[in-house]
Amino acid sequence: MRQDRVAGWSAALAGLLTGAAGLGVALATSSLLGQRLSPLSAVSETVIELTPGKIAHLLVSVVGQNDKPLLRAGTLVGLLVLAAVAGRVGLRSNLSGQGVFLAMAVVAGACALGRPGADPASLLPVVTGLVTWLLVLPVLLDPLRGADRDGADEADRPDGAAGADAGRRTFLRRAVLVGLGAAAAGLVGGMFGRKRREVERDIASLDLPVTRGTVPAGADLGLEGLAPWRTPNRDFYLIDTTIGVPAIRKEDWSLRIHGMVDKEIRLSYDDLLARELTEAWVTLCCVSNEVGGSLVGNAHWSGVRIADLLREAGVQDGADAVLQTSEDGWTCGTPVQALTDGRDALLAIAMNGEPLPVEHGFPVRMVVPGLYGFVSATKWLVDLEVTRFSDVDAFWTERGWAEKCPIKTQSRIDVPRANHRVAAGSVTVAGVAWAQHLGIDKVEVQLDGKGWQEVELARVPSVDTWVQWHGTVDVGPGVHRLTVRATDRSGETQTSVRTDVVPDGASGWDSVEFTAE
Ligand SMILES: Nc1nc2c(c(=O)[nH]1)N[C@H]1C(S)=C(S)[C@@H](COP(=O)(O)O)O[C@H]1N2
Ligand SMILES: [Mo]
Repeated sequence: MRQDRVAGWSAALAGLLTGAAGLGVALATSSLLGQRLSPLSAVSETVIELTPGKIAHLLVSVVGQNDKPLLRAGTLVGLLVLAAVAGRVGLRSNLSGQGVFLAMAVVAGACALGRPGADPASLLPVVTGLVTWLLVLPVLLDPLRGADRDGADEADRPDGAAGADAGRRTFLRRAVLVGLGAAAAGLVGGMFGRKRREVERDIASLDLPVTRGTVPAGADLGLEGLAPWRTPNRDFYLIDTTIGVPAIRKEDWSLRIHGMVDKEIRLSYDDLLARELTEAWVTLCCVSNEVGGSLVGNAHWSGVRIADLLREAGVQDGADAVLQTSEDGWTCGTPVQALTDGRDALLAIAMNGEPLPVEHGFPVRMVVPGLYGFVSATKWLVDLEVTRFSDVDAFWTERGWAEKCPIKTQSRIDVPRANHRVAAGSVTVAGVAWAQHLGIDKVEVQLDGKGWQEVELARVPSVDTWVQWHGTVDVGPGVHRLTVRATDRSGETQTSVRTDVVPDGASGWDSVEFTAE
């Protein structure tokens, strides 16, 4: 009985090690081929794609920006558990264990082939991984079954206790070897991102004719605890659906503008650089930003005006949308009107004076003042199709989010921080407010639910950025609640009604509790 249990656990371990070895080989293969996705990442990305929008949002609201590491870890654990099951099943016959591995490989292969940009080579890592699985499993399981032992004297007594011991020793020896092999392959697989490193080198050596932009005098109050007016690239929020961030060399990049146009246009990176560059301060915001949240940032962007390109292409009558596609197959639709009405809608190549960081869309992304990122700010942009909203569906629209989505006027309290302690008396309050492409008219704060008091606004260069605000409130000792609301230049004051971020962004007032002593 005990023997059986030991054999069962050993078989599970055999399956786990086999799983790890195949995974390592698959990772190494995709790394050596310079592919964007390993089979494991392809499975993770497929999970993202298949998850209904509501559930995705719920999960993200629970785990925040840890969603992707958690998904990766979850996929890995899932694979290893299945591998252990394959080992257990395989104890009876190698073939049944191998069958489980074969099924896993079929699923991984389907995911790999289903990803945007997949080609037959995307299957190679799955194949090398599967071959490893099929070959290694018997090597580990046979000794456990007493079918394959080294050492002639023990082989003479196949069903004696000494024989079982010898089998276990053989198993352990082989298990250690397979474990080491898996680790070695995994290390090679760690080179996954070789291409990414090449792109990073390219970026470092790029010398773009762009400026960092000077923060206008009076725009940044420099108050401690208040978000800086310019968000540094390394602090800029990151939101996207990709697991394998596209690493695109600038020589390999091109953009196709097609669809309902008089003349198709194809642009290389150098073509883009040869055109007139426009620079603008624009505040981006994610539709998933909760009231008081930090999925918002302001940068100085450099790029080419999309309106000029659309004029050259000649937008045909009846077209009302521009569908964007990224290298990794993400899509979004933007009204033609927002791209041609004179605002600084850009094909951006630089952010705060530096080439776009890979995570923020290198080599080219879109930036459109006034619209949430999911309907305008495509990173790793490779395709623009002039079309009709009625003819297409974009990634998030298919998942229950709005089709057109202007950014809602919002304000946020940065100082004091929620639940912080301050000295009673005159207390500094400060934060940011934004109503991209409308502009903020005034910001008011309210203490402990009493009257509203207007606070001072910092200066801004245009209506397309957030604005810092600050003021003072007088408080006695005790717990207090501060609330903020903004009024934009259309005369609209933020509603107090809190709505969920789905389908078109959160509304409501930000509010913090703090203690004065
Ligand atoms: N290719 C691609 N572009 C994308 C996305 C994406 O998932 N894939 N997400 C969009 C969303 S929802 C937002 S809010 C912005 C965020 O841009 P950032 O990550 O540079 O801050 O990118 C947009 N562009
Ligand atoms: Mo977003």
